[in-house]
Amino acid sequence: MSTTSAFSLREQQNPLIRQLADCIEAVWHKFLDLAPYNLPAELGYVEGKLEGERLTIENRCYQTPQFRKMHMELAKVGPVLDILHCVIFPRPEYDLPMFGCDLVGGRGQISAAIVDLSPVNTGYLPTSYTNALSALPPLAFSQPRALPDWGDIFSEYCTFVRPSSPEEEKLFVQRVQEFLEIHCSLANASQPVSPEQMEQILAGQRNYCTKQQKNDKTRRVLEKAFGTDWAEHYMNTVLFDLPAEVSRS
Ligand code: 18B
Repeated sequence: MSTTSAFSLREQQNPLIRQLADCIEAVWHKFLDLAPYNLPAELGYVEGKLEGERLTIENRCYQTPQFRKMHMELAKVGPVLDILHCVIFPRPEYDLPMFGCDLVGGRGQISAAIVDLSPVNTGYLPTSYTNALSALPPLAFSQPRALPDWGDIFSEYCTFVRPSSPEEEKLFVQRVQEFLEIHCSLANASQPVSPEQMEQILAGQRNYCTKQQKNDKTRRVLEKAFGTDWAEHYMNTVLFDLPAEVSRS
């Protein structure tokens, strides 16, 4: 494994992944006042070997007053697998959903494209979110995908598809942009909740992370390249870290 601060993987990624990474960052910069969020130095840029291919991971992280951690990760396994992973963890003082997005592709074709704003407060999205999301035009993709068992964390607005044409790829990127614009606007306007609500929100965020950690497909890629212990550590501390206990005053 090696460590550097370069962020050069983007140029080598599947074009849709590159486009989506640019789009996500553009929305973040347009709507939010971003401060750096430092990952442990050894986890910012990581290289391993998977079945003879080099696995490269690059992370980028920010924070804002409402968002504890905004994480975008690009990963590449030689020429066979390209991944964009993005999660925004709100600070539990705010009643805000989890933004999550994953794009997985190999050899030119994206096989999985998922985006959601997932509820954490007793299973319901805030009304401001349901109002905004239900006003978006419904999209029909020709190859929708079924969620795995742990996918009960996602909202009814979750889009999970295999995009099957350039038009569908464009629609997916647009949908991610719309979700992010709604999310950033509503987050900027949100006010802290009561301590009781914060406990519920924390429990919801923990449930979200626990379920995401059950994704065997993610775990398997990391285990094969870096070993079981490293994969467990990475999933717990970088991909889906649980928010620290908040001390009550
Ligand atoms: N994920 N994904 O992020 N995953 O991280 N991902 C796959 O075509 C990685 C998230 C999600 O059908 C696949 O089936 C790796 C977030 C769902 O059982 C691979 C990393 C969300 C599935 C990877 C990564 C999310 C899925 C198989 C770290 C949602 C389908 C591709 C960089 C918000 C699971 C395929 C199933 C699939 C790998 C969802 C290889 C290594 C944030 C639902």
